[in-house]
Amino acid sequence: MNNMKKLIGIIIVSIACLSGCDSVTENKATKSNKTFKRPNILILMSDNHSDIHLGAYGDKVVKTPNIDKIAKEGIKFNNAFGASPSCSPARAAMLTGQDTWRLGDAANLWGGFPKVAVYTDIMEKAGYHVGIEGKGWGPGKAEADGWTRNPGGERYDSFEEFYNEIEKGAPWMYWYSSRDPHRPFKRNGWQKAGIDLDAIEVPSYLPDTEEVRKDIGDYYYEIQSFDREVDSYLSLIGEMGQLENTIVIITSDNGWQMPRGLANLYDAGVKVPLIISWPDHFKGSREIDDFVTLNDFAPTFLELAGIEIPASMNAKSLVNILHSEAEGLIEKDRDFVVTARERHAYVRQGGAGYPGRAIRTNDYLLIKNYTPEAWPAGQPPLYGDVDAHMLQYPAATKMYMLMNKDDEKVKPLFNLAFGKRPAIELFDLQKDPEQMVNVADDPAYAEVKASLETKLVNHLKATGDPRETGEGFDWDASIYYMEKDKRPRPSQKAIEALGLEEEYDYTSN
Ligand SMILES: [Ca+2]
Repeated sequence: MNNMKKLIGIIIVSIACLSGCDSVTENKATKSNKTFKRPNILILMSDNHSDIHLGAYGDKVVKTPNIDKIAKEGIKFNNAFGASPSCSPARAAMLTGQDTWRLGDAANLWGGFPKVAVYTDIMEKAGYHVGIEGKGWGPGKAEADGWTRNPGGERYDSFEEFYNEIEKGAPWMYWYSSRDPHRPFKRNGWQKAGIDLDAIEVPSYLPDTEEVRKDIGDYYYEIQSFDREVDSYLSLIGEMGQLENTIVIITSDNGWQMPRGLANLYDAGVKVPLIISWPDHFKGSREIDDFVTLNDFAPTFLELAGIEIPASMNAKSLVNILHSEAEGLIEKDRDFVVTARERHAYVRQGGAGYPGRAIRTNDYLLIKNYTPEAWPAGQPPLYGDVDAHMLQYPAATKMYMLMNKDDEKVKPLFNLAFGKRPAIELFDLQKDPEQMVNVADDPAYAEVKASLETKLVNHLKATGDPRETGEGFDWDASIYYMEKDKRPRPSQKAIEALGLEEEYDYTSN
């Protein structure tokens, strides 16, 4: 029955498009405004930035007044997630409105990008002027699959350059992806920014030392730079008289680049800020508890622009939440998300990744690791899925943990970040919000574990995940498009400090 409905839907869309896909259908965005103009959309995206590291999300040390102001005027999502703890797959899922496991090698970092529908192309065909500045989708090689440009849209050097090309009155969509707070961080940025190191809250999965505090302070410096970028874009579009009809979205692709963060399915790797503001149309000053992913952008944008959503997009529009005037959990079935990881960096023999899937609810996080025999952070001695940039620009926290791994305080944290992990991990988030203690083998949690695992597997099967359907897709055999001789190698400092042998093949293939 559902398939029949979908099929009829596709036929109706096809017929509607024959009579002009540019036409704007009535939708909820029209309800408060008879002279509905299709909204402009401005995405301001940071890179490798966890949600908790913003003033608006409770951080008392990092200063982000510009973002905090938009959070106050707009809608703040308390449970937003990137699809994957890795740049390219998280961004591919956002553009396609699909889970990463449906996207072939786009589930890997430095993979390709299948020729499937992306909201950017659809909106462009419907009359939107679409552009990117900064990373957009990537890193990877979309050309390998026949793309002639970044799947995020035409690339521009500045918003002004983009704006000058817009036909008068045409709606636009601009995606600025900042490089902050991606590593490398500006060394001693904390000092320049006047960060109070003593006031930093070091999470329990990292050693609380001066080196780590300085590293976090340097990360904060990068976030504060992003906050100033947000201000400059908003000032600019304000001066151009474009602010009123522009939906502003502030988010990131994945969590921070620290051990247990980037390339991990813990919150530190996938939980991101999400603020959406359109003051005249969406009731602001609201906090939303619905579990959402960046994948939901694609159907949301299409619905807001009055364009039919292609059947390929299995994410769900946020429009009901945006138009609601309530707070808390708006859509009762949005009480979990599923995230995924395949290969991040090329750091294991034969190109193996560390495949995993995770289900996150309000109370629990359950992770299924498909190859528990492999090294989750990459093979020793480099553990290259954590801070690959350490190789060139020694990253203080990882360096400290590697150099002090036998210290009794560091050892358990080192094992959590770099050691092998069991096939199932389960965390009780009410007791253990930082996901330190795996309770998967505790009999008290047997029922929860079984029920979450079933829910996860059923979800993956229903959405066509080759890891569960048995149809198979060999992510490990997919090409890693970063050229071998350009892959990061350890700096001399790292080689000396860690006692590495220079002839070691750091790229593992
Ligand atoms: Ca990223």
